[in-house]
Amino acid sequence: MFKKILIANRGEIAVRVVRACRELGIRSVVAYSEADRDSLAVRLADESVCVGPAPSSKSYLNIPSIVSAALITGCDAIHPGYGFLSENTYLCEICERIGITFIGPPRHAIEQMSDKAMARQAMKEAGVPIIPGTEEPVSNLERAARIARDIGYPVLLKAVAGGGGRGMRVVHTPEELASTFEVASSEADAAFKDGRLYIEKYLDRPRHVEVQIIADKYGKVLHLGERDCSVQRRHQKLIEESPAPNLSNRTREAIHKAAIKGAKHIRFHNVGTFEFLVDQQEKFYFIEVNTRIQVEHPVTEMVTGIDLVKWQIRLAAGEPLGFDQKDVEFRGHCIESRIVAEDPYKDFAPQAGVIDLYIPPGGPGIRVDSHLYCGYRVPTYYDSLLAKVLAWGDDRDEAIARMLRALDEFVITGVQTSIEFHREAIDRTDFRKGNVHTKFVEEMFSNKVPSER
Ligand code: MV4
Repeated sequence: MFKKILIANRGEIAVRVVRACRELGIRSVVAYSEADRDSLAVRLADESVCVGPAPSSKSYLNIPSIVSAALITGCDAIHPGYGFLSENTYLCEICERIGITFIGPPRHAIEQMSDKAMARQAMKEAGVPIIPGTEEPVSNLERAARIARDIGYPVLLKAVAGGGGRGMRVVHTPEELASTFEVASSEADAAFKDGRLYIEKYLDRPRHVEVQIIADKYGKVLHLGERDCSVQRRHQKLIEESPAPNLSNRTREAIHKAAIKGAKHIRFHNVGTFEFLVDQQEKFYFIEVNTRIQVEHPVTEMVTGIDLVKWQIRLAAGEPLGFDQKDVEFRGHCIESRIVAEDPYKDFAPQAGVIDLYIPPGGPGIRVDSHLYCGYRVPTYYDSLLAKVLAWGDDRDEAIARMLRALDEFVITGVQTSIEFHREAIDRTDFRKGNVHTKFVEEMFSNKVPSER
C-alpha cells in the first residue's frame, strides 16, 4: 500500500481524498495554488506544496510542477481527483516512467475513452447499444439526406469536434435538412475550425443515466448501481440521484449489464462511470465513459455504503476487490444537490466573495461535502462548486423531505448561492413525481418569471 499520496486537486474533492488517506493510514500531500493557500484541504492534509500561481494552467494543470511536488515530498502515488489532470494520459505516462502510481484506470482505457469515436466503436464491438447514426462524418448533403431517411426523423447533426452539448442541431423534417446542415457545418467550422458533422437519431427529452463501475486488476468487474443526472443546465449537472426514478427494473438491470460488458471489453480497472441516454420508451444508448471519480460519487456511497475513494486507492495499489456482486446491497434513495456560487436568477452568473456565515445542515440522512469555512474567500479562478448536499432516505419521498429540510437549514452568507434554486427544483411536482429529463431546468425557467429576490 502507498506510504504517501499527492493530491493534485483542490476544493471539496481534495478534502475528500485527504479524508480517505487519513482513514487508510496514508500520509497526504496537497498541491495548492497561491489562491488556495488558506484552503481547508491544505489545513487538513499532513503536508502541502505550492505548485504555482492562481491560474490553473500555471498550477493544477502544470504537470512538471505537480510531478516535482510528488517527487520532492517522496510520494509514491498521485490522486488527480476530477477535472484538471484526472484524464491526462501524459501525466499517466510520466508517472509510469518515474515509478509513481497514477490513481485511476489504466492509461489505455483513458486514451481509448477520451476519443468519442473510438469509445463508440469499442462499445459497438462489445455489443453495448449506441445511438443509431454514422460512424464517419457525413461528407455531403445527398449522403446526409439518405442517412437521415434510413435513421428516421428527427435526427441530430453533431459537430465532430464538438462535445458537452456544443455544436448540436436538430432536424425535424426532410425539408429542413439542407438549410440546417449548412448552418450546422458553418457554425462548427467557426467554433471548432472543423465543420464536419455526424448524424444521429435525435432522442427527445432523454434521461441521463450513468452506471458506477468498480473493477480490480484481476478481471473482477462490478457495478454499484446507477445514478440519474438529468437535471442539468448547459451540461452542468445540478441534481443527481440513485436509484434512477421511473425506470423499470428490467431496464435498470439491462443498463448495469451493458456497462459491465463495456468495461470488460476495454479491460477497464479501478473506478469509472458509463453514461447512457434513455429515451421515453426506455431504450438506452451509450454516450461516454468517465475514467475518473465523479463529483456525484457520494450518491452511490450513501446507497451502497461502499467508499469509492478508498477503493480507488486500494485498487491502484493492486489489491483485489474484497467483495462480489451478490455482496453489494442497495438500500434506500439518495439525492445530491450541487450548491454553486452562481445566481440562478441572474442566468447562473458566477459570484465571488468571502464566506461570512457558514452553517451546514445535519441530522438523519444528511451529508455535506464541502471545503467552505467562515472567513473563506471564494476564488474566482476555478469552478463554482461550493458544497454538495446529500440526502438519503428509506425511499425517494423521505430523501426529498430530508433534502428540503437540509436546504432550509443551510446558511451561506457572503456570496450568492444556488441553494434557493435547488429548494424550488426539488419541491416541484414534476421532480416529486420523478419526471426528470435533460430539459427539466430549461422548462423550469421557460414559464417562470424570476422570483422577486
Ligand atoms: C444527444 C441528445 C439527444 N439525442 N444525442 C449533450 C451532451 C452530450 N453528453 C450528449 N448530449 C446529448 N446528446 C442524441 N442523439 C441530447 C443530449 C443532451 C443531453 C445529454 C445528457 C445530459 C444533458 C443533456 C442536455 C441536453 C442535450
